[in-house]
Amino acid sequence: MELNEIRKKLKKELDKGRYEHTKGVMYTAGCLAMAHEYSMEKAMLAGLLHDCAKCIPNDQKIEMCEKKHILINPVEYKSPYLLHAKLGAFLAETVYEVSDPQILHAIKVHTTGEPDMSLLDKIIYIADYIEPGRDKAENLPYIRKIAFEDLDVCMAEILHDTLAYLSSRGGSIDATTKMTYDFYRQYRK
Ligand code: DGI
Ligand code: FE
Ligand code: FE
Ligand code: FE
Repeated sequence: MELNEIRKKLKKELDKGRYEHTKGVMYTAGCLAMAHEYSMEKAMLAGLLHDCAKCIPNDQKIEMCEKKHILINPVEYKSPYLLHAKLGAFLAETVYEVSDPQILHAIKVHTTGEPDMSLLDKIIYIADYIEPGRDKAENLPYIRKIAFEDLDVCMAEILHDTLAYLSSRGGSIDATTKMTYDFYRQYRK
């Protein structure tokens, strides 16, 4: 699919706020790619598509995953919004015709992360958290600054704050999120 066609389709599939967020992540991922010497085009395409499955109703997310044999773990059954990452990677490949495995992988792990992520995985995970439309998280000024200096330190900060937020809310934590933090906590300053 051509880039303009992807944008047009996403504008239809996403609600207004999510489409604005998507553009924010796309441009922020492009900037992080510049700072860390990665392909700007690939980072922007991954950013554009990262939440492509976000606005599918939760029961439909589960149904689609079951039908496509995408494994769903107990935490994902409890919090089906988590599935938008795996399902997003699937749709990026099958509907939006992206074949680049680095891009598909970055979409797949953008919510929980995973231990020892690739450069593009980290760019998308971080861009998602720091894009200009985000304003709720504490500590954002420091996290935004460090994002352009050290991606591993930045991952450690975001994961620390996300886990603190999730446990304060009593949300169930996915095993991968925990493993990701255990991997990156060594970089925390
Ligand atoms: O889709 P976005 O909102 O742009 O961002 P995202 O895909 O990174 O999702 C962020 C939300 O996911 C945030 O509220 C924290 C939550 N999250 C991350 N890891 C886990 C989690 N929620 C649960 N229940 N369990 C997790 O392990
Ligand atoms: Fe997301
Ligand atoms: Fe995220
Ligand atoms: Fe997002």
